[in-house]
Amino acid sequence: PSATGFAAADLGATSGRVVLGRVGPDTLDLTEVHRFANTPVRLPGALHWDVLALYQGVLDGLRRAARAALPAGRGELRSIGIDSWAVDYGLLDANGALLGNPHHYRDQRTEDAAAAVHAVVPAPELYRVTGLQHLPFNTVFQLAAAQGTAQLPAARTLLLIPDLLTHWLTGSVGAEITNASTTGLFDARRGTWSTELFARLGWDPELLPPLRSPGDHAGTLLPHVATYTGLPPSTSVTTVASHDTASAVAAVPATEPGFAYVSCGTWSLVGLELDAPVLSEASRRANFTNERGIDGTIRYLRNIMGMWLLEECRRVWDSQGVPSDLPALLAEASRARPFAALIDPEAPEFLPPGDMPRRIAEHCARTGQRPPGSPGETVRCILESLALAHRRTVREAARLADRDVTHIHLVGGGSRNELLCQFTADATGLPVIAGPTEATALGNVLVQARAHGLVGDRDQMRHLVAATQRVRRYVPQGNLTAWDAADRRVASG
Ligand code: LRH
Repeated sequence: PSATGFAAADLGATSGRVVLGRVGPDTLDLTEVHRFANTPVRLPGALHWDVLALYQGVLDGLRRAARAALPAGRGELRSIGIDSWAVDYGLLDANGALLGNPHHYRDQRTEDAAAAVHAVVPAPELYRVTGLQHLPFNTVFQLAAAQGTAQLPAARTLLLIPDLLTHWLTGSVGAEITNASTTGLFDARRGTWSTELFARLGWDPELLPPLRSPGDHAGTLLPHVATYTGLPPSTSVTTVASHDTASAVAAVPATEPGFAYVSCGTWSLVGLELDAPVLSEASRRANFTNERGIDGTIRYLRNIMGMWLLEECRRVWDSQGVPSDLPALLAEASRARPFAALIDPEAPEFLPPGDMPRRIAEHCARTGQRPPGSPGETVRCILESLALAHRRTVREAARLADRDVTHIHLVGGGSRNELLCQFTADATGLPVIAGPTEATALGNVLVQARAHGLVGDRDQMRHLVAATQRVRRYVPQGNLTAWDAADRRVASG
């Protein structure tokens, strides 16, 4: 039988793409049919996403996917799934109109919002219910920051970004559960909205749409969407793991237990897949999160700043006329002196956009180290520091969840970075299986394929990824005690 086609729209912090995935009993392949920039827009008040441009990018991508899927032998396009980064949302009024442009999670308006929330629900209690790591941009803090705006009282429906786009494609209203679990308004144990928390914070629980799960049918295309894209109006939009990280974890090519994962893109999401949340006070203090994965699993992980550090440096170098070609920078970094300067990639000062090379230099100076003297040295500093953060996080997750970790799957765009993969293996002393780079899109496609009866359970999904996608194995080399010493240096600040 010929493979069946699924379109995955995957929106990342710097670009969006639509891929056509073809799935059969032994087939899983992706073709990117459209890629478009995701360029945040700074208005006088705040930093925003250009959500209409993103929606238009999805529409154009679907139109191309429709054409690519149609030629004989390539099968039909069975369904569409949408995923994006977490936490951000749009508000709809009583007529379904979007109230303002969604904010970017890197906007700094939430600076005082956590204190306002914690005054009503103390942080330990918030964690016992939601199990969510403290990040200043969690949806709950963004809503607190929206207090006093004209939009909040006018709002009738809160839709997370993938749910908003699904709404525009289909007219349906819902909240996908893996992404809902990143809001700080979701009960980790019960797997439902915490309407009680929501009401205590002074908001109307009616804002929160009914939950839906990966694999649920979300709707079919609105007539004008079908006309524009050239897809049949009966084409279904399938709810996927709409949080990109949940899709990526679903496609980790693990064939044995004992794995930790690093979903490495703009962020490094580092942790374990568990059956039940860990809501202990020790876990809260270590700032681990209990986000939902597919099939009721828990993504027990921590956010590490990730390739953002490198990408933001390159953006700044580029604007200053400093060469920012990645292969050349990585070659320089590989020749630079080991452990010359190290940073803590979890430090909050690295979160907002801006002059990253300068911030890294200041961080080094403040911690008594000589700042990197060249872009190559800066990249070395970033990659070694990320590898150390991967190591710390894998070890802490294993300790807090009482698990043995025997190997690490590193997926996402960062898996192309050979230096980072090798450093992660060296720092942890564990083998690193790197790839696939397109784990998120694969997870998106696989959840759709499963909903349409083409693949079996989670294990079979992962076996299919392992059997069809290229991965590369990095074995630890070099000197673990040097990494131990480097780790102690970062820990002592
Ligand atoms: C990665 C990601 C991550 C969230 C962040 C906002 O793209 O979804 O899991 O914490 O973006």
